[in-house]
Amino acid sequence: MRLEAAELRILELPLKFRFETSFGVQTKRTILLLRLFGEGLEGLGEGVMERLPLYREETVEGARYLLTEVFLPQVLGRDFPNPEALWQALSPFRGNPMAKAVLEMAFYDLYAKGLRRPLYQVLGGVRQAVEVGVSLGIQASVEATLQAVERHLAQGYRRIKLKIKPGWDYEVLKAVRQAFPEATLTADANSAYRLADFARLKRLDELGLDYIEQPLGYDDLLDHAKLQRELATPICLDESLTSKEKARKAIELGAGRVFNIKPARLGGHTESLKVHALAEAAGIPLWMGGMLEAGVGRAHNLHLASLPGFTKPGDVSSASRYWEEDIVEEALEAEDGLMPVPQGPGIGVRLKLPFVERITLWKGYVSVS
Ligand code: OSB
Ligand code: MG
Repeated sequence: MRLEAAELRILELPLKFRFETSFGVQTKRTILLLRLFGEGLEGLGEGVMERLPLYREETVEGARYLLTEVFLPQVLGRDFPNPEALWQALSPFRGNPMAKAVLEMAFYDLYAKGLRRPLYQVLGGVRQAVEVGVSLGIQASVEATLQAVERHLAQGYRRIKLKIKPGWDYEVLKAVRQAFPEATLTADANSAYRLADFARLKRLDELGLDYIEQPLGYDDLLDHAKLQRELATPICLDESLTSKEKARKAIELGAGRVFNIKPARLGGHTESLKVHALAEAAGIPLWMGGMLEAGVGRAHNLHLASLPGFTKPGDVSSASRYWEEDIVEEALEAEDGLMPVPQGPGIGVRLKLPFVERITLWKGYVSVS
């Protein structure tokens, strides 16, 4: 596939709900959107980094710089036989997986469209629908949390994940566990604890959580391994898992018994497939994470979640939960806790260009120099 030109945009899309985590509050998304052109086709990629480095280090402005000044000039005008070759072209540049993923995932979409096949078939996916749960932010009260859990269980979501932080953990989880003894329940700390908080974390063992997500440092493996040896509840890594190398070390250390895959956090689908293979060999169950994606990122995640290693419900819930209006024509909606994988060529969704135009804050073109 010969890459000819690219259009990069920054969009702003208001969320329908206030999403509070241990690291802050989100009320809107600032979204990098890449349209990558080659051989008469268009591939789409969506950034998940935010304006501020509160989840990991990457930012929208940092990624805009790298894409326009470094990564796109590196690949435009060149012919790549497959996504692995494109990934190799980016490999001299260290880190910055989320910025690389915008390009790598747009290329995968383009590549699959070139083959006239849905992306999930090209990736090795085996399912046409993906089991999903919801990620519920920190609510104003325990009562409000119970209502939110009840509403989402009634909609058929197959797992409830509650955001926690020190002081908003045991009591709220215990109340939800008592009200919904059969629910598949998990907690996500987004790195809000230290090993010194051991006693507080150990109390969660009595609540029958399916796992606790990223309790310790955002780049840590060693302390997670120490904590996992003392906890009955499986630890699931999210933030710390940014590459195949990190995954290999996490497995060797025993830093977690479950992995959350977000292709954007891993640099794209190529690296995600490698982590998928490592996890499968090590017997580690996977699930598809979410970063409040709009339609392009959500579609990419659904395709990858169709692979066999994704055995736990993902964070890919209905687009209408998040947005009054999405950036794609197709409605990505769950029914009875199942999200259908779009079936068109590539990611199988088309941009709603007039709407995208209306919410565009900045737009730039890069072409072969
Ligand atoms: O830790 O999984 C996370 C959203 C933004 C940043 C980090 C995380 C999340 C979510 C939301 O949990 C999942 C979603 O609904 O997209
Ligand atoms: Mg998480």
